[in-house]
Amino acid sequence: MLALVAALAAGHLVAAFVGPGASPYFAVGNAAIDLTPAWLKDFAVNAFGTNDKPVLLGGMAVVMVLLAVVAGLISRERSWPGQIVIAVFGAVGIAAVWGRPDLGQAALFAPAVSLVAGLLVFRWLHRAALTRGVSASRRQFLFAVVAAGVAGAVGQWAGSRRDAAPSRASIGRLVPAQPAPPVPAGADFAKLGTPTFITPNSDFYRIDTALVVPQVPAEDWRLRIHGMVEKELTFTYDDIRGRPLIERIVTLCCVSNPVGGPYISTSRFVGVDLAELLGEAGVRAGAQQLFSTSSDGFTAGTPVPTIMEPGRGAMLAIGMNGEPLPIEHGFPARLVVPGLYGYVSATKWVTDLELTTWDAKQAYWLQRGWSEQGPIKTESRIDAPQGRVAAGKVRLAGIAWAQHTGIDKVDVQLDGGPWRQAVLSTEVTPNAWRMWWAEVDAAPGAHTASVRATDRSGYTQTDQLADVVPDGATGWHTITFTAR
Ligand SMILES: Nc1nc2c(c(=O)[nH]1)N[C@H]1C(S)=C(S)[C@@H](COP(=O)(O)O)O[C@H]1N2
Ligand SMILES: [Mo]
Repeated sequence: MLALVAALAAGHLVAAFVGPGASPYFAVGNAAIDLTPAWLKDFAVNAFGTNDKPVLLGGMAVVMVLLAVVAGLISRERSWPGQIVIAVFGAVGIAAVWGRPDLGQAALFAPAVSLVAGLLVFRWLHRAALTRGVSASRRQFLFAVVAAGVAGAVGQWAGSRRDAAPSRASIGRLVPAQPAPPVPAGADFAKLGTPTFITPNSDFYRIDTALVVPQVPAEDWRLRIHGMVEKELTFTYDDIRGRPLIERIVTLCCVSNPVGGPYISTSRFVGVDLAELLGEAGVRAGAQQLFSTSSDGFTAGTPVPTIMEPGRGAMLAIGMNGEPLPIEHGFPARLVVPGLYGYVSATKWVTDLELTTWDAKQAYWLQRGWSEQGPIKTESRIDAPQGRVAAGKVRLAGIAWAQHTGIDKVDVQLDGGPWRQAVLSTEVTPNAWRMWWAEVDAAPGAHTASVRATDRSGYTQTDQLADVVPDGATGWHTITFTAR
């Protein structure tokens, strides 16, 4: 076990200099995420939500400790069984780093050092224990513990010094030339239990495939637009920042959001119009998808007609609520396309935009069984009441969304009774959610309440429950509460 810990710590230390994603533990975790079969991944997201990553890392630790204990037990006399186990671990680490699209060849140095350190420490401790006895070799054990601890801690410190925070801090506030309209007072019913209309950056939901948040300093960032274009273009951060910036209020939403779920948030995104940018490159006839790639290797395929549609409002965003994008939300730049789920449109840490066909390339989630097209489905959620309320007049409140189309009407139903219309908040833009509230009479006892939204196309939410896979959940959100 100690040899294993020393190996991981040595790799972690080297990774601080060749790319934090090359730290063998995290590289193997990332490879596990990318290789996990779709059914297991969907199960993990369902069961653990956004805690899926700590669960994965914890599970890996348990498996590794068990294997290390077994390796130790079968190496009581000779050291080669343990060395074979370490070699296999090492090979897995090297393969994991090899497969990362965001890491260069130098990154292989981290798992290689890990492998060598693991072998050396194991042989050294093994020999000490055999020749001098377990208690006499205590000093060697202690030394290995301290050395591994120091290597791991220094690696952690050195790695975090290379992060993008200083670059982000030097940017300052982003002032749009064309600001979004101010949010009117009636845009939310936060006092009744709905979210605030604009989500504070720190509360904005987060979905990443990467275990280690990509660190891309603005100075190093480039965005390349190529493929089926008249002329290839490359932009620096200053190129983008120096353009007249626009601001648009958009509600982003995840396809993995179950009915009633939390993966939806709204921000004032600052950036430039994506259709305009692509227009400068000259989109050639026949280009079907905009294949966007992140610095971490994540990819998304967005329908070109949607992006180029007049009035769609697709953006290359560099800011949220006046600040540069938070690092977790894609600093220095990401895509935002109103009306499309994030998995087909909202690439964070975006560095490459290729115009291509659907046949030529398959994006990350498409390869894993999710749908090619990802328009956001009209949905609604009840946020209040929660738990117990006083019997009598009870206020229900929540959110409804139909980005790009707009919400027309929200109805609520108590205990399967008649539908009654809810009061809607002031509409700010069809690209954002709307809040609603309604009053019902609740006698003492247990109740259920359901909600359904109707959008401006005339579509009313179906009661048919559909799972999130492959293109988004449907069904009415129903809650239970007790009045007394
Ligand atoms: N690079 C990268 N971009 C990504 C993702 C990702 O895992 N990696 N997740 C996508 C998904 S599924 C969603 S719903 C949105 C979430 O954006 P947020 O984390 O800023 O809320 O980002 C999209 N962009
Ligand atoms: Mo998502």
